[in-house]
Amino acid sequence: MTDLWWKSAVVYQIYPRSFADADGDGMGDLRGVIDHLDHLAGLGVDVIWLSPVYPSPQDDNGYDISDYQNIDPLFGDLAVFDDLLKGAHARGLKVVMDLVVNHSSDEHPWFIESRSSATSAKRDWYWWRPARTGMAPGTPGAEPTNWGSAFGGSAWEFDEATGEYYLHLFSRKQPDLNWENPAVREAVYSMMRWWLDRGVDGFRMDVINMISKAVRPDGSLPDGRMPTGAAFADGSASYINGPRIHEFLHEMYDRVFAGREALLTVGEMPGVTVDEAKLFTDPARHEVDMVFQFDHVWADRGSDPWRLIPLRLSNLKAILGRWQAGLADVGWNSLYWNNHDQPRAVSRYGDDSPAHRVASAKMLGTVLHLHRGTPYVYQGEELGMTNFPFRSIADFRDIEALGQYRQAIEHEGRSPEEVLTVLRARGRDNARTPMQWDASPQAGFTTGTPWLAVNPNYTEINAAAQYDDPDSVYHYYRQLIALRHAEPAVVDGDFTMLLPDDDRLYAFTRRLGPTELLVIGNFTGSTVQAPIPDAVSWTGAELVLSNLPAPATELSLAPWQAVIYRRVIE
Ligand code: TEU
Repeated sequence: MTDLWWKSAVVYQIYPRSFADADGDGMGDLRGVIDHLDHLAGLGVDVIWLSPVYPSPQDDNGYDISDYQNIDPLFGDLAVFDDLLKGAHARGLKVVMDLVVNHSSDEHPWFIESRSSATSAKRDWYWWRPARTGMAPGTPGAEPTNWGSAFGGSAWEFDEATGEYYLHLFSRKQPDLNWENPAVREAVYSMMRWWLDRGVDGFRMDVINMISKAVRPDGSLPDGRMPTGAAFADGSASYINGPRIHEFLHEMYDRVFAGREALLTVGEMPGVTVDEAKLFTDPARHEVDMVFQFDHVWADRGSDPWRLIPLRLSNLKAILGRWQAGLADVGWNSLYWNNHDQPRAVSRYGDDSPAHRVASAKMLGTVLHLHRGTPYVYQGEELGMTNFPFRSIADFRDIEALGQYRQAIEHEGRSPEEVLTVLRARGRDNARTPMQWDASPQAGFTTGTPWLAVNPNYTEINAAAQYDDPDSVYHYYRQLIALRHAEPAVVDGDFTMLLPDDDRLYAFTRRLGPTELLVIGNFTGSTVQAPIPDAVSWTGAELVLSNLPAPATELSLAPWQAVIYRRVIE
């Protein structure tokens, strides 16, 4: 029988380097996680997803792994990891690992061997290709394709020793593994089984829809389309949802997951479409339980990467509504506003000013958690943590921000100020500032010097203050999570979007048998009377939860108010 326990679960993402530092070196660690397990148990979440803690040169904060079966000394060791598993399981929390197997680190022994000579036994474990025909290897434009990497520059790195290039869709310290090679796949599957045997409960799979590349029969890869003004082309048509992706994920299921109970598998899939996601998450196909799609976090982004597009609520609703409808009968959604790659939702889609921060953080949580799917909470989201006031590029540590800044200014003629404006709003370091535990120096994150500056608003926004305040974002998230566990309509109810063209209110109903929920979120700083079609029929319905005092007149929502009503239809 297929076990769909994760439909009623809530997942909490921990970015270990920024969560809690137990040994005072300025970097979060696994002991720090153990010390704060009660924060998570108190919140009521069911699953912890740990961002990578494996040995790594930390070029991309651990998403560049040099040993898949160990723990980086920065974070602890396997014994501490086992303690964490034990502590989590004792509290009924499952632990999901980050699986980063589109690429490894260039310091992984597999790559070291692969690059050692053109005839190495592991040469074919990565994507080695000669220079473009007729061009001198290593000269500008001689790269095998015109693709850019996600972090700026070409996606190909020239290797002097063997005169060939290797592919890296991300940093040059993250060479892409060649999934065409069955030996690579076997090595990955055996590593995954090793973690499951150790007691972990599943995997979040990094850019897993990029593992199949559209390689031509002669072994070459096609050029991508060149956007105007760009230094490099977009090669994604050749690696997003590539020709063998379903075959690979199904094979992984067979080799790793089949016969094991109560796991969670979620594939991170930039650029995935609803139709593809339906295939990936159809339980009968045995691929993954759910995927992370990106459409709703790209809603404030246009074709020019260095321009901010203000959010249109009707557009956000169209996107999420499409995902709700598309996976209504087959498949399952994951639901998120935040993760370690996204700016803080309260600053992005809410209002982080003192007047509205708390209300808008709760409103965003309400709207998200009441969708059909499995919600993810990213550390600090449950406190309403905000974006960081970056002054200059010197304040950033993220390889993506630094790489894209350099490329935009040096090769694309952008001004530092226009690039900084966008990085301040969207940069990944917004999510990566240390967790704000209390009002003591460095927010109680570390007794040392934190690797990335603490947000100066920690004296006001911190966990300790919120535990004692029944009106805090933390306690509100507890209620949202408890509601999912208690009310089957939140888990299984069908979803109907209301007011699709309204740019102020996000409104929908959920219906399961006789139970119907009405959810409305006010995305503005003004009071709005909700023009719900049959508003009068909701008179007398039970107000299950609201972030502000109950509306005085029926369905008149205060600034950033959210309401959840319930009625039972006889
Ligand atoms: O991110 C995948 C990804 O597509 C990112 O490029 C993301 O969209 C972008 O950074 C948003 O600004 C995953 C990980 O979550 C990310 O942290 C890693 O850097 C990346 O893969 C490479 O492993």
